[in-house]
Amino acid sequence: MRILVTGGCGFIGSNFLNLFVREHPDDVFLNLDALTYAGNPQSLEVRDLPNHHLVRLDLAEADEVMRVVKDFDPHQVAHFAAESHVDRSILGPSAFIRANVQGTLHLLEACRAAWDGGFEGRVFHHVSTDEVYGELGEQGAFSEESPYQPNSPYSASKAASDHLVRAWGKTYGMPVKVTNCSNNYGPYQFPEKLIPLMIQNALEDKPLPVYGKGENVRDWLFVQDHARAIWEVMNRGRLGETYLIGGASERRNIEVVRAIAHAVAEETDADPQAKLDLITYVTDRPGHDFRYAIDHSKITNELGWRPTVAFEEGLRQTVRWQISRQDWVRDVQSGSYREWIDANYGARL
Ligand code: NAD
Ligand code: TDX
Repeated sequence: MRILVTGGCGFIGSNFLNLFVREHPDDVFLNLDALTYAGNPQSLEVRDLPNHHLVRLDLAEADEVMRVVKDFDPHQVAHFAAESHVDRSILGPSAFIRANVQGTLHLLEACRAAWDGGFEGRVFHHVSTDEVYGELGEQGAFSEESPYQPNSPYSASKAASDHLVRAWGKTYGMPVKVTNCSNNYGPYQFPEKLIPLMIQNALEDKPLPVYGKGENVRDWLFVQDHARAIWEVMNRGRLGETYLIGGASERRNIEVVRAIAHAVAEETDADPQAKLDLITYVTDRPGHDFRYAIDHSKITNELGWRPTVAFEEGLRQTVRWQISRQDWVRDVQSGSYREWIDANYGARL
């Protein structure tokens, strides 16, 4: 099979490829990635395997997307590429509309042209977020029937892309599937997101900036569990359907940060109280969604998927990974990996 993966040099896309390029040596994976600040080919352990090919390409460039997709003629598309950080979307929303909305439009149009009505055996899988459903109070969980109520420029752009995918399914009969997932964590996550940022700051004895009172709740899922859920839906899920994916691991942010402080102290033989003392409460994020939670019974009942990595276990694994891969973190932090990318893949952006 020919499998097109967009955003395969980002956090979740690279974890997806690191699993499935190795597990499916007879499938060919074409990884289209703009290599923005968030895209790092060094996250790809499978980069040099013969069934993986990376092409630097911005999905906002319609003509190039059309050319490359038609040429590859994929059986399956796993669409990860997006601008993904809520705080950046508040500071500069335009990039999110460009990548997430225009990018998705161009990819849909390129697949529609490449497949030319021959949709048998084809799948367009759109990877999305639970943030499109807005926020929850103390009770309840999102389900596939929850109304769309995005609150940030990021979630609004993801909601728009979800609607495009749905419409291309209904109007043109495209073989689409959508998954909306809760917060991921694990290896190769860019250290601007809560968990890798806090691990790094705790290691470096820098302040741990908790927004507001730290009472906001997120439902955490280990990234490889997410990757396997996507694979299951892409291969066995029903066409035209949406599946929600979650970790059944709700935690308040302050609980997560305290757990990181303890884990980092244990792993580095440091004083836990000294790490906890780094916690600093800072100004809240504007429009900060209070709580997300997922009812994942549809994917569990239909496809048998469920999260396999408990949060404390996954967090410990992630802390250990980050300690062992300070080379990766420091390259990302200093930006030196950008020079390596431009030398190897051309300075296109
Ligand atoms: P990321 O920011 O780590 O990676 C995004 C990747 O997309 C990067 O490699 C980047 O270079 C690429 N990209 C960005 N704009 C592009 C463009 N215009 N053309 C081509 N490539 C482009 O993101 P992530 O955390 O890996 O998220 C991947 C997908 O999963 C996103 O669609 C996101 O909305 C969704 N998602 C993420 C989470 C999470 O917790 N991280 C949870 C649910 C859903
Ligand atoms: O420094 C911080 N301090 C803090 O308290 C940061 C970076 C975050 N936070 C809080 C904000 C959130 O309540 O931690 C929580 C998690 O923040 P992020 O890691 O920025 O994730 P979130 O905003 O929840 O969005 C993430 O999950 C859903 C991903 O970035 C999205 O791409 C995904 O769709």
